[in-house]
Amino acid sequence: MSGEADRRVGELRRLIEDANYRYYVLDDPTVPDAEYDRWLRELQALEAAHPEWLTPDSPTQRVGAGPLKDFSQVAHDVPMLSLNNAFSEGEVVAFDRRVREGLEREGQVDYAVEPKFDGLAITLRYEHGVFVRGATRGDGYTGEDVSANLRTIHAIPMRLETPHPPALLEVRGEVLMLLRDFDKLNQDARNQGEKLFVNPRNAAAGSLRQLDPRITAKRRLHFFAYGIGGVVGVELPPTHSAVMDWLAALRLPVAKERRVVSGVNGLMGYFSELGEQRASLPFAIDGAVYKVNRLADQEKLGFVARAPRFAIAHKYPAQEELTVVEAIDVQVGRTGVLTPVARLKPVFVGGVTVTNATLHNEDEVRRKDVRVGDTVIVRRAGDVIPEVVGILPRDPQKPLPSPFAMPTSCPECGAPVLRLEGESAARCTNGLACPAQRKQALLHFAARRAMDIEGLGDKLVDQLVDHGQVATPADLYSLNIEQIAGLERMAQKSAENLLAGIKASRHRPLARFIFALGIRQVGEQTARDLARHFGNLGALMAADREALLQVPDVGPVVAASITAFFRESHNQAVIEALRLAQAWVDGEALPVSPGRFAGLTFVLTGTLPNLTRDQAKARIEAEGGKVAGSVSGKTDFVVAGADPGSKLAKAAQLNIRILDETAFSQLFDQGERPT
Ligand code: 9MJ
Repeated sequence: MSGEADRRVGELRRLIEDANYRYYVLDDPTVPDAEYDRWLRELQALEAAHPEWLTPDSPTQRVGAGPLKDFSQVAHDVPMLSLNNAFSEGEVVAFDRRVREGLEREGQVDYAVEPKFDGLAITLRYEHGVFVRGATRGDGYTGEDVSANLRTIHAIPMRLETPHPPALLEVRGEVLMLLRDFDKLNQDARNQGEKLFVNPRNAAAGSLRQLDPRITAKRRLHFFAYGIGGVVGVELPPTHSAVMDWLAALRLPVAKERRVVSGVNGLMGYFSELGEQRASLPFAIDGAVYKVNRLADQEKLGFVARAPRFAIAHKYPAQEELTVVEAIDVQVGRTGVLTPVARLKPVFVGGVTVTNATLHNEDEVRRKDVRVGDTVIVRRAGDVIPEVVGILPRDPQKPLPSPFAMPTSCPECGAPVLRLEGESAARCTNGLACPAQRKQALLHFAARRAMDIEGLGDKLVDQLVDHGQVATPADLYSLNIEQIAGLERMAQKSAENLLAGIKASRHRPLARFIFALGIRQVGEQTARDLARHFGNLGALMAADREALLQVPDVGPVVAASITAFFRESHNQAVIEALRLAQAWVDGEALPVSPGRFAGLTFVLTGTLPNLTRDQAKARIEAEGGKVAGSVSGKTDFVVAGADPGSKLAKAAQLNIRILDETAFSQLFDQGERPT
């Protein structure tokens, strides 16, 4: 009987660790959560009944043991070295030259290349294939024993997958938090009103250094191996890349993005390729690591000071830097929303000099507790707008700056500011009588996707409004050359160009005109839906709530915003003035017919050979079709170009028709509704 229970314990442990491996390392789960939970509960029950069978490598031990008083020190048998950095191609060339000189090699050297994970270096000790201890890097010679916390990381195997484990294996790697887990952690913290982590690295560090492993277990950390610190009892293969393959076969997680390349050209090619992938990787990296591939060559090159001569970290420009908040200003947007903006001491980050960063709203400033004079972490990743991620601890010797407070009157016009219950935004209540809102409304009206008035930028709008020449969009159409030419920095030629731009903006399609009006909640797509449904502005203005709710995707909030807009006498007057100025002529706009693609949803992915995304979208929408951001059961067609994302795989999975650009264009030539 007991023999059977014993066997079952072994079987359950194997099933659970297999499922862990598939889920956490291969990212390819095959077992339903409910089944996994049943196995775990069954194993827990058996271990409770037979405590003598409990081993530290049992998957039940991953939930987190009781808290420790402190971490004990671990001396590293083989020191955990750091890498030298290269910040330019020149430094990579110099590294490769030193390597070739050191090896007395004429030809190109082969390098194993891999991402540089932005996490925490750790070492894992396996004795006869069983995980026995793990430690942080510390100063490279002595670290802290964080074994209990490392056991909670499901990607770390508690037992190596091999019938012939080495007597001893020290695995070196990096603990990190995947971006999706980091986002979720901060989302939860935000919901609970708790302090946010500034980045995944800090979140991983904070989680790994928890004395209570039960907290670590909840934080969902991940691990990637990047090398070994020592091995006893097996002969290693001759190259770093083969060692990594071996670690992968032992079921240690290793980066998919690793490769072997030759010479400087190979290194630089990998650097730019990885740089392109960087934004879509599921974890943060701060560079690429290049290692001489042959272990015998590594040994020959040896070390200088505390870093290997055979490896280097090639860093990308930092996406986070420190700077000082010089002021917090409040900007007023088109709809009167007040946005606090941090004015920063200029700082070079993510490849550009940043002087401003949005603080979003009052609650966000409170949560981050950003104050004038604070040293802050500024982040700019890819094309994302710069943001203040958090503050550094303040000097307790210095007087505490006063906290930010949202002004109670509009900084532009002095009207009262109102923040409605349940809304995060505070708004100026003065509507278009507020010059800031007026300026933003004019800029929106003139924007490329709205009336597309060429030559009307923010400097010009500032002057036209400040000099009282323009108050509403209708006033633009009665401007004359003398008025414009009299403005600062306005030559006769530019004045003529602007007038030509204004003239050319007459008679835009109804959808653009509706969008240009700047009705809250009415974006480009809704404006198109409204234009198509009502056919002319008179009908839209006359529509009541019920009539508006008939329009696809118009719900009660949008409907209320539209009726409120047209009820406003000021808005009626502006529209009438625009009509008189012939800025736009009602009734000539769009056919009311639903279009051949009505009811069809398209998803675009990848780069098409000839059409831009906007062009493809415009063609679909001109026929009454819709473009959605993600593939679902409601998608009718996926239009795929080069380097498509996961959308293509999803489409194939759901049996959705996939079109290349040629097939897509043919839909338009058919003249019938596609099926
Ligand atoms: C990181 N951080 O990703 C090394 N590293 O190798 C990789 N760090 C390293 N390798 C020797 N990929 C010392 C450190």
